[in-house]
Amino acid sequence: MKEYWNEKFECMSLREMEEFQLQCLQKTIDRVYRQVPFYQKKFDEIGIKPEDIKSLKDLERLPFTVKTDLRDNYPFGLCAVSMPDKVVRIHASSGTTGKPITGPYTAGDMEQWAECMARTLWAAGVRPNDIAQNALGMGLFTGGLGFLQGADKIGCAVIPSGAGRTERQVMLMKDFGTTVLFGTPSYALTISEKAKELGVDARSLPLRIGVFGAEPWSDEIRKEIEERMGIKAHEAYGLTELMGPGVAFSCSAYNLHINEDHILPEIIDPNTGEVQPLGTQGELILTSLQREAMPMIRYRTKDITILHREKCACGRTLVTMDRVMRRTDDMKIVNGVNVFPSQIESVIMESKKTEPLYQIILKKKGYLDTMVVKVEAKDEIYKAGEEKIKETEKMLVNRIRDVVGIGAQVIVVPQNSLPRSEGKAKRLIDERS
Ligand code: DLL
Repeated sequence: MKEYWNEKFECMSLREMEEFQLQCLQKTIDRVYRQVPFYQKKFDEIGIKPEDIKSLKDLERLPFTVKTDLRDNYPFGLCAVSMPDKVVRIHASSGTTGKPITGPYTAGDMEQWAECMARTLWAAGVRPNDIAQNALGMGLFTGGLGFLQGADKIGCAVIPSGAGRTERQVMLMKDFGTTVLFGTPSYALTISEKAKELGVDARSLPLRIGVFGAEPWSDEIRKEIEERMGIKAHEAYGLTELMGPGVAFSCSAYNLHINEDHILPEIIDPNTGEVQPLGTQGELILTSLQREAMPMIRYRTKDITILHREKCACGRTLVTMDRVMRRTDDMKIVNGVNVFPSQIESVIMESKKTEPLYQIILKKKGYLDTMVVKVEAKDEIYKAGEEKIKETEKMLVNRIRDVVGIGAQVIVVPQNSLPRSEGKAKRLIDERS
């Protein structure tokens, strides 16, 4: 059986790749300039026309696109095709405030996504005779359906178990003879813990491969998962703005290769915006090269990493990136869901029963994250007694679930009980590491 899903692109020489990238870049820049007023205005402001992009280096002359640009053009202002005629799918993820980040796809984009995900799964060792249990969220989140696209393309049997109901996950793994597991790394650990609790030895199951992503994880966690489950734990990296999972994938040497015929990476110094050479740590900037519905030009991911172009033992020539361990903003990933303190703040600010004084505490319970929100009640609420306090807590839990999409424990505390800051307020305490 073939070693690579797409040898032509995965093992292309640098010269050929750069020629291909330049052609795609020129086409994409031309298209967004003509179709998306936002880009036209930005390019006009600095006096750049699409024909000025003559080399890959010229990309550096273009301005960055940031998350707030997506918010300001919510929901479809950055679409480069007519919406909805040409769009066949819309995904979304949390934005910095109440409104999500949208990810529209044309039929062509879906095909590209399936291709990038097939490369991801194939590199992890997934083959048509595998049974893949997809324990990623299967809704607006790009994870579950993105993995499904790739698995369908390869032609393995998929169990769309979705995230959650861990006991059932273990039962399915055992009864259906699952050989491949998709999920977040933290959920993989939870599943392994549950298996143990149920007296199921995960190592003796047919499971042989895991493909995980959507949140930071260390090499130590990877080894722990491999040890507990008796599998090879592989990785997918991606973000909603750039199609979702499928941006980068790990190979047999555990290097994260970027699908650079689809997405062009750069590294910048997050403070100055200056492009950095290979081997330097900085913020990852991504440009769509083939995306039709919503191409991103120089998107600031806020993810910190390093790019390398060294010979890889797997034979792929695609550029590699280090594991993302850190972001430049305050976004936290709680059980795979992106959470911004500003979202919690917006819930607290709209409540008439609380003061704008709160603290978010993230903890680990087993391998799962938990979020506790402590908030000071208005004096009259706290003094009204237990019932009023419980009612306020319940209301906030519901609103946080609506706005952020995850459950939190809310503790309403009396006035003046939370620490006051003497400089920058530390509203978020992450006790997970
Ligand atoms: O998390 C897409 C995805 C789904 C990737 C499933 C892999 C597997 P978003 O919800 O938009 O998209 O979140 C994107 O998650 O900017 C990173 O900060 C983080 N992230 C994603 N994959 C990894 C990873 C999906 N492998 C944000 N390692 C990104 C570390 C990751 N962080």
